[in-house]
Amino acid sequence: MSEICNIVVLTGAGISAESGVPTFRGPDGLWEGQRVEDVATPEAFARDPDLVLDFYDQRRANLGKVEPNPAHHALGRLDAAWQGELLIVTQNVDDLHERGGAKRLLHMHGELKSGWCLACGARHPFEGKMAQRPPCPVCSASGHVRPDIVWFGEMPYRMEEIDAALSACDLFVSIGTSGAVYPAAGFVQTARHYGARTLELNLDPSEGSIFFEESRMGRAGDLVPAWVD
Ligand code: BV8
Repeated sequence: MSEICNIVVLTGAGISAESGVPTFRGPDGLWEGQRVEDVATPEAFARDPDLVLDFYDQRRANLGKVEPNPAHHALGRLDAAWQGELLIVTQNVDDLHERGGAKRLLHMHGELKSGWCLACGARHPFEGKMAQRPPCPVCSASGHVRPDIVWFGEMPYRMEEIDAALSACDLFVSIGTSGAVYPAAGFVQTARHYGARTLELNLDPSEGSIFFEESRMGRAGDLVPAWVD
């Protein structure tokens, strides 16, 4: 891969699978043992905040037990070396891209290691357990910090920035996503509309495979270094 100037990379849970982070739509269709409607919606949080906070506390705690895999490191190398525009848009809420060296990175669905205080609106780095109702580090109000995660029905972050990058890119690469969730699943069509080439790197055909000029099937840990290097 050499002459192309501007690149947008979209990643999903599949890029973290080889690090031991479970994907969402596995054979049983459950999210780490939970139904998505029970844990990833504002209604779920209003109905049973302890269940939701505990679900995210567990996933946050697991981050300490997993490491970036060769796919994350390959994107880190790309980020360091690429002279053209590059934006890595991840749907993932883990911190493995950062730990793999990515800098030009955007978490469109939020991050496990970030909190959002509903009393003062501040977003702030967060470690530990929200179920213990910690005080907000900004306004000190207790019991108002929620996961800084985009739930179903909530607007993904920095969509204007993403749309601008998609309209200006020469190459759109999708890695490890099922193409099941919008607006991310529609990015390939936007990129094509503006004339970009499109490449999918995935274990299985996704719901959006038909929109890609080229699809390579396999594990991200093999496909991404082969593409980058
Ligand atoms: C929005 C954070 C509008 C949570 C996530 C009714 C009401 C409101 C909205 C809707 C509605 N009906 C439909 C919608 C739209 C909805 C949507 O798309 N629903 C789907 C189910 C139809 N979208 C939304 O609600 C979005 N917001 O529309 O807002 C709006 C407008 C204005 C104002 C306000 C609102 C928000 C969606 C975000 C939800 N949050 N995550 C959390 O993480 O807990 S979504 C979650 O699933 C992930 O973040 C990810 O984005 C998404 C898809 O998952 P994937 O990453 O693709 O993972 P998956 O397991 O599915 O697939 C893994 C893939 O990897 C597979 O293909 C597999 O083959 C592959 N793989 C596995 N191993 C490997 C591999 N590949 C390579 N190597 C391997 N080793």
